[in-house]
Amino acid sequence: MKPPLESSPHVPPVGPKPRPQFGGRVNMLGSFPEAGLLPALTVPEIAFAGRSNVGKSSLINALIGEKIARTSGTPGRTQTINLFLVADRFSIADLPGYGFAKVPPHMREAWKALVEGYLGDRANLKRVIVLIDARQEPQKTDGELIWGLRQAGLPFLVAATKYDKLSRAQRVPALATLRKGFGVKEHELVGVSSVTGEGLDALWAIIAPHVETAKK
Ligand SMILES: Nc1nc2c(ncn2[C@@H]2O[C@H](COP(=O)(O)OP(=O)(O)OP(=O)(O)O)[C@@H](O)[C@H]2O)c(=O)[nH]1
Ligand SMILES: [Mg+2]
Repeated sequence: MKPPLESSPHVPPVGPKPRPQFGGRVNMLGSFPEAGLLPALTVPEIAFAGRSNVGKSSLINALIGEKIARTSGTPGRTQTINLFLVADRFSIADLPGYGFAKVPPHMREAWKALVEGYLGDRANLKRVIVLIDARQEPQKTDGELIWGLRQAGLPFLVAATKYDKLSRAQRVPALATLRKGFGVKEHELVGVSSVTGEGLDALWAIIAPHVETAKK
């Protein structure tokens, strides 16, 4: 007689697939001050964009499971596009942050040229993760980025960052405010924390289909 299913050691666990960790399998391809200098890659690419200090580099590190992107408490630290190749399978672009206070006009223009140049000319760009601080009211610059992505037909996902800083009671209303402010649907927004890891599985579930079908 066959043993009951639940006692079989060969029954695979049910539930979502665990999020892979890529520590030790990430190469930094470089730090690029102009979009035209980026290497052409054949693997799918995921970009992380958002205001300065919103947590782009921290989220990349938390998602990948290794400190590959430099983080900082000083807004505007990343002013170039930092490109990473993960497990020879997909690439990640850490875009420079925008919107920090007292930025001279020439720097704002340089940011615009760099990011617009990047978004307009990246053949394998599969999705742009737009990071927004979960604690803030919707801001015009973020709205403009989302609008631009929609216009360009680039798939995006809004990640509401620093979710750990909100109480349970604050979370649902905060996400609703962002959804309403940016006109995004429920499946286009996810709350994330690089500190507690909340939301990272949900974020990975959206990225995974782009990268898992990619040839090794
Ligand atoms: N509590 C909390 N702090 C976070 C989280 N993510 C980032 N931080 C903090 O926010 C600050 C900025 O994080 P970064 O990841 O450097 O932000 P960035 O968007 O890459 O910033 P720029 O490169 O300047 O555009 C750092 O002090 C981080 O420790 C988070 O999920 N929770
Ligand atoms: Mg950064």
